[in-house]
Amino acid sequence: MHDRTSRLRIYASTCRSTINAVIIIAALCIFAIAGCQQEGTSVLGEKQPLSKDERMKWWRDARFGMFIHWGLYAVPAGEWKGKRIDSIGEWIMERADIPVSEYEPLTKKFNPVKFNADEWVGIAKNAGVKYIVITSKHHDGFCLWDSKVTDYDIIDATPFKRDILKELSKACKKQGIKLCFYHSIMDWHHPDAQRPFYPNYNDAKQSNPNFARYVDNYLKPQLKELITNYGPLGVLWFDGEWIKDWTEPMGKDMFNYVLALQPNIIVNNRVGKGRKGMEGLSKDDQEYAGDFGTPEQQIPATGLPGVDWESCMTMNDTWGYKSYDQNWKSTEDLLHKLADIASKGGNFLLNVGPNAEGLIPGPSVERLKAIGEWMKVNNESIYGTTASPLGEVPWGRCTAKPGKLYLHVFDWPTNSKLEVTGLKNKVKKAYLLADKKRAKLSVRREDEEKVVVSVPSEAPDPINTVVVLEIEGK
Ligand code: H79
Repeated sequence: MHDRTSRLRIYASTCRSTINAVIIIAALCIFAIAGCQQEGTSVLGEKQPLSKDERMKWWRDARFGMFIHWGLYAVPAGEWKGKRIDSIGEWIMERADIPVSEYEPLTKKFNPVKFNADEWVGIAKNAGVKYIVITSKHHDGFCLWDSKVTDYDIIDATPFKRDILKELSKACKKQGIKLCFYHSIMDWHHPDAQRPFYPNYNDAKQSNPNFARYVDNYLKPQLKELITNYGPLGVLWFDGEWIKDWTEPMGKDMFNYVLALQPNIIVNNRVGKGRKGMEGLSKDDQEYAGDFGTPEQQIPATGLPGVDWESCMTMNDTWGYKSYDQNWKSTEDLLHKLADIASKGGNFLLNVGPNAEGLIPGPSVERLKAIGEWMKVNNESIYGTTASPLGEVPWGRCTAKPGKLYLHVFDWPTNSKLEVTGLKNKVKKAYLLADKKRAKLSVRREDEEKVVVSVPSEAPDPINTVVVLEIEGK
């Protein structure tokens, strides 16, 4: 501001008409103030804390995101020295006891010449996701951007030498997708973060005496790079927080640190020590750092009123690419999971693990395409919805918006009568979401709590047909 005003003063003195100058200064000031406020920064440069509701608004509306696990582990693709290694692909360094000296040279083979950021973001956008979370760094420590605090990154250590995150950041901005980063707290490569006795990379009992130095000189500077050079970011998704070295106060400090760098950022609960195992929800969300719970490979059985959460899930059995994992979930299963999660008030973060050439596996692309086709017709029943006010329904799931219920019918009634129980409100209108004309379906009230909607005899969508009820009152 200071610089600009002094420049403007000089400009004004050379100006014939001082009135014109005053008008220009006023306009510039208004722009400057508006610009600052959008960033959540006051005119004086002080950070204005945003409320959690303000920060979470877009995320709660989004309901659907895409996870990308990509790194050096895509090169071995689940095999080491001719042996298939059980368990998830991105853990191969730990699972196959690979010493750093043997894992590191994978960088030389990381040359994903088929990588195309616009294509990846396009696949995500066509699927209907609103945000992408990609591994800036997984537990193995390899970095997908040009980090200034290490050479163990895509620019300094690989023949590819392209900043993947920069390219994705541009593509996401262009296509209107929020870019988010997964960043591992645990680091199997950094000497100040590793477990002191190889090969116990994941030993929860040991600690590294230099861990604080790793946090101050490495982890925090990296997050600052990511936020300032690739942002504004949607979410920072921490993981690997279970190690002994990481404490809840460190989690709170990290939470405050990243919020100070970007006041509207969202942070998952793995920044602190509050999560309950793979169930992922916080033991007490008042006490622990982080904005949302992270059930991993599971969906909470019931809704969780007042709690923000996101189920992350793989399409096969691995996050990072494994050439031989063909245990794909069906499109039907994935679409049912999406509706199930939304009906319980959560977000769905669905993973892809691109290969070492830079391609998202074909079966993942096919499924995302099919999900996108369903979303194009039905996304109104996912975006911006809240949990179902009805209890369990026998035919599928339900999502809600003010004045509307979306009935996601998985099992189409054989008698053309869709029974909706637990509904006392008057139904003003019922129609199929896929029907552009919104032709009225007839609705009969059977008793105080039950209405019956007359529906076509055949399910218009065999996977999930959405019936909309416009209702009166809450
Ligand atoms: O990034 C993905 C996983 O790599 C990471 N979180 C998701 C989002 C993750 N961290 N921990 N886990 C998943 C659970 C780990 C499970 C196992 Fe193992 C890893 C089973 C086998 C290898 C560690 C070692 C736990 C048991 C043995």
